[in-house]
Amino acid sequence: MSLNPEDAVRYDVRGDVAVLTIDFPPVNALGFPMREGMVLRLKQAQEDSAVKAIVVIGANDRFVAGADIREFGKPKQGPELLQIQEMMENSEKPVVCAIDGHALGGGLELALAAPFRVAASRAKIGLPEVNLGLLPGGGGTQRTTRIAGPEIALDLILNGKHISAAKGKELGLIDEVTDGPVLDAAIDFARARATEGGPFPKTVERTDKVQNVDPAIFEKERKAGAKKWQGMVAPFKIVDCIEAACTLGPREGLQFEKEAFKVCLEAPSRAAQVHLFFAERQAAKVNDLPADVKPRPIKKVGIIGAGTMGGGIAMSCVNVGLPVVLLEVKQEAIDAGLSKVQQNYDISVKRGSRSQAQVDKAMGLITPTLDYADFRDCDIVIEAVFENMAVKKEIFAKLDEVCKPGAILATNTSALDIDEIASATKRPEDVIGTHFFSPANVMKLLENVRGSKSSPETIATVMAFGKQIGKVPVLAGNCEGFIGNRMLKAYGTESEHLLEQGATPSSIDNALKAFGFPMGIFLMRDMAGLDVGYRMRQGRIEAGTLDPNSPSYTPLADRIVEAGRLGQKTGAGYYKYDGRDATPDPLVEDMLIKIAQDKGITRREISDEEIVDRILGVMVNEGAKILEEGIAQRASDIDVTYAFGYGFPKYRGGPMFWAQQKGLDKVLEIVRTNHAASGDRWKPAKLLEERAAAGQDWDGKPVAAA
Ligand code: T1G
Repeated sequence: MSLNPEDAVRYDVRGDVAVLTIDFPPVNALGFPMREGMVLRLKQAQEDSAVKAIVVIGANDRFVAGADIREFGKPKQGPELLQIQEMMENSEKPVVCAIDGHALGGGLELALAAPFRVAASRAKIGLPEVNLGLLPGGGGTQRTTRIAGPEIALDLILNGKHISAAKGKELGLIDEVTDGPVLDAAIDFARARATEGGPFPKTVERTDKVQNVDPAIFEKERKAGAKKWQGMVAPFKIVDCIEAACTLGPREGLQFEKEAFKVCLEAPSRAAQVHLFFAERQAAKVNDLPADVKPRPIKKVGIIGAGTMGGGIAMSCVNVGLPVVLLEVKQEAIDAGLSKVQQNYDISVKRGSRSQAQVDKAMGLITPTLDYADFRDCDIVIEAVFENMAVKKEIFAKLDEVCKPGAILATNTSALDIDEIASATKRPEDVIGTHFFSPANVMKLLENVRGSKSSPETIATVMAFGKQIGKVPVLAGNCEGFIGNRMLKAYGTESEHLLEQGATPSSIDNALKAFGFPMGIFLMRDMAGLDVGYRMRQGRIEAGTLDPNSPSYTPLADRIVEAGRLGQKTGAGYYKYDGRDATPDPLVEDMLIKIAQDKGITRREISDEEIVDRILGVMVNEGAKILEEGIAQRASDIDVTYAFGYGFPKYRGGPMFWAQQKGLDKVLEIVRTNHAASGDRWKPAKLLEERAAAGQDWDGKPVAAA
């Protein structure tokens, strides 16, 4: 889509006020045609003798969503943002930015360089660059600090959050907020400023908020961030830039920021986080849906099971104003479920992330029931009970009787066969998996799982429903473990083999933590409790689908449970616990030595690098098989699944992106080496072999020569 500058920014005159309308779909980003258009139109307004003031506004009720992210990493074209900002800052005619919709990143920086900003009350502003591994490189760190002070700037820019226009006014970032049409308000405002005459304020020269600033606030921020920003560049640079705004002159501060921005732009974390930005948006699109398929509207939700998952799913719905009918089999169970939800909300009120009024409104949207008939007017019903096929089929048979035609019948199962569950109904086309992640009111990922009979409308509806409740929806095919848990199983199995060969729970967990995972697999298992996994394995052994005597079977987990160690809740599992503090337990090491002896394995030193390469290698190989089988639509969906559902470090972009950055040929080498050493579970995926051999990325595009 190339637009010429004249169309990217239109020029009109209302009386004696020039109106520059930015019209650069989809979100009026600062792409080069738009930047060229701004220079052209600002010059035109300066030279237009009929013009006394200038208003800059965005078309389609949107201001500007920032730099054009598609241009990152590409050769620069057209004028820089700085040039436009200087034209507005030095204009003898007052420039007013009229903000509606979003003014984000470079979009807010553009507006902050103008002397004045008028916003619609529904507008949102923010500097979310940190989510892209970047910092506000268009003067945002300097001007925000000089206008609102360093503490506010630190909070706003390090969290990348969007704030309301009213909050923006309170902080001094917005001059006027209007409930009426923002263009009219901005024109009136501009005309009044023109009448008053200049000089007009230059935000970058404000000093009142940056004098005698205690440098300790920056040290405190760096200290607090040391752990959580591990592997990242941008957050540290942001603190440096805000400190620079308090210690350097305006121009030196802008130069300091420019250099810091360059460092972020070149850091691998930027490419990874920009990859995830677009991957998240791609994941919402379903390739094989007919273009005319429309999602069914979801206005009322039913949920079966008020346990941890059911309660969390209910909160996700009522948080966006969707009424919920929450069913349990017994009154005590529904009471317990509701009080757990209330407790969670009380914590958020204490933390100040929600007001009591918001909580009362949300709780008021939950209708508890013991009667399936209360689901009769629900648009979707989500089953969230424990993993037992017979119980789930019984539930779906009942839903088939009571739910209205066209209602979506969804299951939150994390592993069971969607088609078998659907077979309990006469409407399998309306049945689908909606796999939430615990805690469901917090975790962003929603893994929707299509059954072989799920209709296009049913799929389109749950993908839209995911966005509606603020989740990141991904579509998976129906296989054991779908996308996420299937790869997690490979990751778990490889971790267990690493233990037998010489690693320890802490060496593996520490290597994964150093790689960027918030927590290693064995700490995670101890937190979740080891008994559920044990019961599932025993069930499969009894069913004959798991052979405990096969060499690939790793018995440590069973030995630990059989020793009465169920994890944190019993004070011992893979680790021993003092409260929540985990320490390595020599007893577990002894178990490993015994198991290795019984298997004739000579245990050896295993490096962190080998641990990470093998765990990531086996995940990526499984990911490639998932792609081959069409269980995932695209490699980036797997990255979104792991980044938003399994704590994969976002600054690494996800397992498939990690593999691409490392080189698929190198990953194939890891897979082949382990295939030779460990046999079938490392059998190279055909897709990985093909892509590596052809020098292509996962999508079959040639990989740019390093
Ligand atoms: N550049 C290019 N494309 C963008 C874009 C951007 N900044 N923002 C969105 N898109 C595309 C997106 O990929 C999608 O495309 C379509 O627009 C609709 O987006 C110097 C360096 C504005 C809140 O981080 O947060 O400024 O999939 O599905 O839900 O300091 O988009 O249709 O082909 O998200 O209505 C900082 C990013 C940039 C804001 C709208 N800005 N955007 O949400 O629509 S860095 C951001 C958003 C920067 C400067 C630095 C959201 C939105 P497609 P969407 P939405």
